[in-house]
Amino acid sequence: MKIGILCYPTYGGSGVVATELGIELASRGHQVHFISYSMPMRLNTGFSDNIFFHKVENASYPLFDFPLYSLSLASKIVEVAKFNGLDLVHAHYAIPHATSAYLAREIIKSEVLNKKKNNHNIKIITTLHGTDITLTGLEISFLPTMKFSVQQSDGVTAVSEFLKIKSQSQYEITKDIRVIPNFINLEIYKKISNRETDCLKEKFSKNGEKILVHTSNFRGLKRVDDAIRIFRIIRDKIPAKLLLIGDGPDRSKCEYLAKDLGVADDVKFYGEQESITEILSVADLFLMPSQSESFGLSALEAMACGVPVVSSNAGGLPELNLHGETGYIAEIGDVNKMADYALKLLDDPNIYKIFSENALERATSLFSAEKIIPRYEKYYEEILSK
Ligand code: GMT
Repeated sequence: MKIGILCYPTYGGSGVVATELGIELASRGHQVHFISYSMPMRLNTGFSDNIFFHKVENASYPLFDFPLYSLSLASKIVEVAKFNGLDLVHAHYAIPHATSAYLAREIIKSEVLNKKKNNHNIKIITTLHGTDITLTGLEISFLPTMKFSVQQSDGVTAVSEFLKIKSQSQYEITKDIRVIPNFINLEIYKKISNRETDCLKEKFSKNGEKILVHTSNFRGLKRVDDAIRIFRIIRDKIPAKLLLIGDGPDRSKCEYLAKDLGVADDVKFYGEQESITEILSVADLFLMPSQSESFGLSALEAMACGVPVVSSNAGGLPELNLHGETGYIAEIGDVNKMADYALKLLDDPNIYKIFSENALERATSLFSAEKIIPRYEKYYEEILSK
């Protein structure tokens, strides 16, 4: 198949999933064309016969106070589809990708541009990732366009049951939505033990302190401050360190909070990191106290490294993190409960070992790339045959 993938190239779950999906599809013999305003962060696989990147140039003109990216993207899709004979375009994150894809499909369909009868047609699949439905999609200036574009897609997938139900009930999206959960490459995400991890362990936990990790884009809905409050309760009871990976609007606030709570020496802010497998390999626990989370990809990354998760019950998290099996779940904002659960796990090596094994087993048996990529391929075939 020849597949165009539209995604955000920056850090963030939807871009990561889109990029890794493209890489996996290419390794299975599909021709994959990424279309975005810059090279997706994780597309650093070197030269590949099957992977192409097409940069969307933003035309500027004094009249345009705002970049007209959606239009430039639509035109680029038309060009890439025609020159490369794309079968389908897979839009990751509805805004604006599903809209640009819709526009491109209509342009290709029309005979105006082609001047002669045109048999080439593309199908559009849109994958809803979460905030495109639960947050940005609610913006009054996006809502009708987002709804329309999703409805007009030939196929729609969501990364969790929660997101499917939310999309259908909240927006009356009548389209059938296929749930295809996020996946993990177990070759990359696995517990490793080498000189580097020994050094990290030595650095973070000189005196055998427990290592807690949180990774996110530090936006308000990640409740990173809750992670610090949870940590404070834990550290008052046992020696522990908290490693915070990522960056974003709430980072300064969190640095102040760590100082105010008197835990600044034990909370390390590491900013954005290319690879976190080494860090996860020395972690004892992963914290995800989010306000909203359609899936929770970074929790899955931790589970694949055998790290149990203490999370909130937001959105799709209970579909990933099984309470009392792979970790624990508490109400959003209940930092005391989350701290209690964390201590329960960290205090008991027997329970901890079982949870760690369960986490890895769940990541492997349900969310590995081997299990999930064929579901996308099957769905593509279904949509193409319609
Ligand atoms: O979590 C974010 O703010 C980033 C966002 C994105 O689109 O990049 O993540 C969403 O998509 C991820 C991949 O499908 C999911 O794992 C995240 O749960 C989801 N985030 C939210 O729903 C808040």
